[in-house]
Amino acid sequence: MVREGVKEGGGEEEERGNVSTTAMIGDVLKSGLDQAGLTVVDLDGIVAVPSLSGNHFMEAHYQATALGLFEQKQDKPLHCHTLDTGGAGPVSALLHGEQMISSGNSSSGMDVVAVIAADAVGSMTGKQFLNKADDVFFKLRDELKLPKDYVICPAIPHGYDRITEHQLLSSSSSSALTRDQLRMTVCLESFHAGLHPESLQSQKAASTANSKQSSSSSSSASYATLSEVRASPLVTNNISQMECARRADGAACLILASNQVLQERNLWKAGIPVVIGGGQASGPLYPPQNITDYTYMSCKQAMDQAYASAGDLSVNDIQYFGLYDCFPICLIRAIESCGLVDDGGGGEYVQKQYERLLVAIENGTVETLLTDPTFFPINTHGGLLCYGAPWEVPAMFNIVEAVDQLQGQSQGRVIDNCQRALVYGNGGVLSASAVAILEMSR
Ligand code: MLC
Repeated sequence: MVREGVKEGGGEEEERGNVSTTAMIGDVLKSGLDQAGLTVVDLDGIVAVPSLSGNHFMEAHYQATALGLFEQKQDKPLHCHTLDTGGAGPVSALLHGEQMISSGNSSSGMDVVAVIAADAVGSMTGKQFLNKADDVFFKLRDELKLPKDYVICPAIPHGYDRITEHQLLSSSSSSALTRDQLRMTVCLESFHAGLHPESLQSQKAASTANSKQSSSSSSSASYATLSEVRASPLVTNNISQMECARRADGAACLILASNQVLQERNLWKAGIPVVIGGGQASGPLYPPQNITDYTYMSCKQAMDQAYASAGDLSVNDIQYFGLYDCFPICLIRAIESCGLVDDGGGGEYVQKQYERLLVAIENGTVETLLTDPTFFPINTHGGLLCYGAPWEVPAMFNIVEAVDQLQGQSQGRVIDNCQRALVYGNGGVLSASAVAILEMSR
């Protein structure tokens, strides 16, 4: 498994939007196969998710053709599948790839499947990005002959704002979600992202330090303070710029292999993560103007299914959580849905974790806090808010970080003795949820 990582993009206005996702996929596919000790010839299947910047018909077929994979595979068929569940795509694709392998049988079955995703929304101008990102929601509004203000630009943040506002107004007084608790999700994720050298946040901090000719090392993590998040310009009534998925270019690839191929090729070793359960569920593409009866339960449904299919596991069996966080409300609801706290307790949980962090910083005991498995075992790479969000790719980073945690390779951010990880992807405006549970092979 490999993470190509994220880049902010940029360049002159007129050059923007021309970054090739095919080149990015070519790179990550090659590194992924190399890392697994396999080659293109071994591939039986490709599962891809669509990209916003590239916009190709039949993404998996497009990329396989553009990369010349069919020519390299003379004697074995290559199955190409494209899945579109929005940001849930990588987790849906992981579950689908696992099914492709487990439903295959002996010589005619599939043994090696690559899940691929790339996007270059960081290289688009804000206008190019919003034109494309908003389009489907405007079409839906017009199709349904709804009033103009059913969808306003930027459509996605406004959609999440409706859910945020509903939750802010409807939570019970004893554990009412507060505006600051939403902001604290950014502070916590930003703290984790500060420990990951490839996060967009760390890259930006390093380039600022370089441009100031700073000689200080990056060993002490920088993070966004609550006052900085409070001061961030508002995008909608309840969401500021720092509380939006951070646009980025990026790609990643997962290589899935059957037990048979791992054993035959002598690639099997203790310490390979195995998919032991999964769940998926759906909801409407865009929320109504006035949410009265909250129907966005797909995350909880997918989590419950995943725990049940993994052999009736519960939250206590999981050490690491890769939870989708395109906006703080998405993360709060995921924290509640995976069972880390009861429904309605997400804000309070985040606040307690944030207060623990402040105390540790004050007392100089951050190192000790980081070894405590109960300290925010979520998105140790920084999530969409701080690591970076290349449209439908980011749940790949949740999976890659989970694999790094399971294999003890997440230097500086290690969750001790991590045996099981849960990964969650969310698509649209809480419209699709996919959850997978990974376990270390023994
Ligand atoms: C942006 N900035 C951030 C940030 N987001 N800084 C810290 N943390 C964040 N999370 C910074 C940028 O680096 C830039 O800095 C400045 O803010 C302006 O950002 P921009 O994107 O260039 O600005 P603009 O073009 O005005 O657009 C603002 C925006 C847009 C909020 C409308 O960024 C946006 O729509 N973001 C949300 C992206 C989104 O919806 N993704 C999909 C999520 S839903 P500087 O220094 O360069 O000025 C999902 C599910 C699914 O994930 O299915 O896809």
